[in-house]
Amino acid sequence: MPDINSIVVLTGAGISAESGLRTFRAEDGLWEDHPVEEVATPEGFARDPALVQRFYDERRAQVRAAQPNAAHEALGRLDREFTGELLIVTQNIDDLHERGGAKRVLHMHGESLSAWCQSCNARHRWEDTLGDGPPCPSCGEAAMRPDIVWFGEMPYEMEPIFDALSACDLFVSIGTSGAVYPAAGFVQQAAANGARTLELNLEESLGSRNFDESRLGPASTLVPQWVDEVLAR
Ligand code: BJW
Repeated sequence: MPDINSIVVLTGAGISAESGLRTFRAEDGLWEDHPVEEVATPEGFARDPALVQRFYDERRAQVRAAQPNAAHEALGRLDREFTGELLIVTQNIDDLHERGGAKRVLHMHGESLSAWCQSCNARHRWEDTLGDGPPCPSCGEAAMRPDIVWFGEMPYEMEPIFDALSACDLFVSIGTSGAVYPAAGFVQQAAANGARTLELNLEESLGSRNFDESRLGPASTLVPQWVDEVLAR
């Protein structure tokens, strides 16, 4: 088997499901109660800011109450013990990778515990509610919104992510449905540059056919097994 020197891991809502955080597109998912165009678009926020702030205030509280599970902890161990290049790109806005011990993490869709001032562009760590828009600690304007990438907005950190995808020899996707771009296209990008591609997901995803290998099951089982395999090489 060829050596592994550089790994990119992409994670989605499925890795945090066993920590009690709801995914988006399941039958009991977040979009069932909150239509996506209402809470995850800039137009929805402009239409009804109080509704959107309430949605993210509740999610922020849920994130703070959740604990990392065995899958987050296994990636934390990978980060500590894998001596090659590693980048964990998460679509998740929770901080469970960091609390599971991972350091090499990029949040491409923003972070629940961060607020962004639309007036002065400052970002602040934010653990409490945003409610009806408190003043920005930097400029004093009441223009703070959740620091979240909504549909139609540019995800964060695309340059380092594309650089890592073009240099990795293994791309692993964990707990994501493959419904949202640009993340859904990362597998093809990595494969085009010669990487092996592996999917770990509860069930077949929209992108399964693009992977060299798909393993089906809960992340809390599959991820520790895969990390053991990598570290045993
Ligand atoms: C388990 C498990 C267990 C369950 N163990 N697994 C037409 C074609 C192509 C693209 C577009 C198009 N029209 C518009 C676009 C672009 C658009 C897009 O993709 N739209 C699609 C709907 C088609 N994308 C954008 O607008 C993005 N920006 C953009 O493209 O900018 C332009 C650009 C140009 C060039 C380069 C780069 C950019 C922005 C997307 C923003 C997404 N934001 C959200 C909400 C914010 C975060 C939040 O509120 O939390 O991000 S949407 C939502 O979906 C959230 C997620 O991060 C994202 C992905 O969802 P995820 O994680 O995959 O969750 P689910 O629920 O879908 O799946 C969970 C999976 O886990 C399932 O498969 C389960 O089986 C599995 N699972 N339990 C393992 N225990």
